[in-house]
Amino acid sequence: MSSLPLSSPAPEPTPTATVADSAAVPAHQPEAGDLAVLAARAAGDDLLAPAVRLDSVVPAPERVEPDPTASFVLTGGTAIRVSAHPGARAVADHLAELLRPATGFLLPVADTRAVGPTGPLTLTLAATPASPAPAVERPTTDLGAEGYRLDVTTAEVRLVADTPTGLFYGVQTLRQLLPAAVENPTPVTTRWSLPGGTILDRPRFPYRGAMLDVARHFFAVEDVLRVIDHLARYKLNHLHLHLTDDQGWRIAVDSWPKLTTVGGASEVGGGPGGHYTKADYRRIVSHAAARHVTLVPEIDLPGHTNAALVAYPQLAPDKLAPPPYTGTEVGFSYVDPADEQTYDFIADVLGEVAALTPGPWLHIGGDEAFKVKGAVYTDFVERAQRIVADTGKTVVGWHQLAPAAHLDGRVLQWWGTDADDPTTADAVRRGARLILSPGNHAYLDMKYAEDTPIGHDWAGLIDVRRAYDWDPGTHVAGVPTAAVLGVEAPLWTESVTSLADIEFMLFPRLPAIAELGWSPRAAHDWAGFRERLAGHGPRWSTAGITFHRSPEIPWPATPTVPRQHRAPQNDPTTP
Ligand code: TNX
Repeated sequence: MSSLPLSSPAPEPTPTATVADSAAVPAHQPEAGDLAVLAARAAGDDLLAPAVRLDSVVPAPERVEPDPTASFVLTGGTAIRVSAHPGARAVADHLAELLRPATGFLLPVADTRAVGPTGPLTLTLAATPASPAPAVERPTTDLGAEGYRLDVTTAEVRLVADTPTGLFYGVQTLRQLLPAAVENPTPVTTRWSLPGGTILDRPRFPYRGAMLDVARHFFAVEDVLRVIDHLARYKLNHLHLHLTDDQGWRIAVDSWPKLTTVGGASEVGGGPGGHYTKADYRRIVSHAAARHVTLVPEIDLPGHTNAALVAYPQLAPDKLAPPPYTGTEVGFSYVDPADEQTYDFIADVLGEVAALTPGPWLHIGGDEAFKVKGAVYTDFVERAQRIVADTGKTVVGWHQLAPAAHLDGRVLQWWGTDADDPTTADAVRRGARLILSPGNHAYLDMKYAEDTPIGHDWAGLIDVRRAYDWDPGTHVAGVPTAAVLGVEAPLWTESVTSLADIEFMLFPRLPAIAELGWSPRAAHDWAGFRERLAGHGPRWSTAGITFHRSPEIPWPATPTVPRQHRAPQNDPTTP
């Protein structure tokens, strides 16, 4: 991580509450604020340094300039001011909702036009022409669609961005800079200090994602919403949902209703399966939107379609319904590429899914269609790509799509394990962009080690270092960084059956992949990453998030929150 001087000078601090004087300032919820101050005083000087360092954020920001002489302390008197813009306001409300449970503070949110003192915690949309007042300058660097600048002084916290998304990512950083106790669901008395200094931050790649396979095992809407929250913490902005496979069809399609009533009633191992109604899917979409996450729905074609064939045998090459499939083999099923009904089916399904999905992407799979070969396969893909274009969406598919003709905007998701892949490099030369999901680095369904309880090992064992130590920008031979849209960590769920299993496979590897997608390459540093990541263990424990206590990470031995001030909470969890 670089420590560059930041040329835009900080404006004069406005007078506001600090640890020294906050007990004297009328607080919105004086008892909590007073307690924090008293606790800090009682704990002595060694607790007065902020618990978290400014340079400990994951993913590592583009620039960090710590000011060890400054720190800001959140108190019961802290108020949040935000530019008068609905998107920015939603981010400020989100910040308040994140901080209220553990702090017990009221944290009122008001827009910058409101009368009264400004700040001390201000979220400013720099690009809002109508945004008046606050003495915050436009950042000297272009923050882009997702960047932000955070200034923490003893007097105030100022977050500036050009977009609500940038403010949202600044809020995620702010959250990580507070003590781990901020993750507690009920009030904790501690000193809520933030380390002083400036962070200037924006992502390396525009596409940063994870995939959840809800077809092999079905997961409830609530589980998906929680996964979205996990993505947002680490500034990941896409959730790819693998909605259909041999073992189950998970998304309601009104024009082909048996896809879910019949095709959705199975899963790996013989469980009941399940599916999302359109209302369920809309809930997922809106939760994702509130966390600046774009949904990427996948309808896997022409293979991985046994569940569809059980429901509609007319789509099968032999027109016979196969039995429901609950095993874990791949590559045996396919929709009939020689039958026009197949293309009507695809147009209906993709049309309905596109209509439900606000984001620009529609993923058509394309992997492991072992029985649809050569020109039959490429002709099929080219028709499917055009059907996607007709819905107004941009086509994404696994890199098996590569030999098919280029279609404007198309994106290939590379999941190979041999980075010398001339067919994919050729598709990129013809205009395709690439999402990097190398099976031997980014596949979250691979085991961490021989003895971890769930997962596969066909692409090798993936410990945290292996997940971290590669470069999406240069990974595939002949593919220039400029053609790389970003990175995605897929979680296939043949062996993953619960939310705890999902979290165990995500943490701590998801933050590693997130850092590859967000942080500048110059910040890449395994030794530094494992130190920064270590501080997240107590956060996950406090939030009740299951994770793998990988021996590669120097997890802190003692809780960062003083015991006597801690509310009861979960033990660190490992299945
Ligand atoms: C390969 S990766 C698959 C999936 C499996 C996965 C298991 C890809 C595009 N296809 O069908 O679930 O391996 O690791």
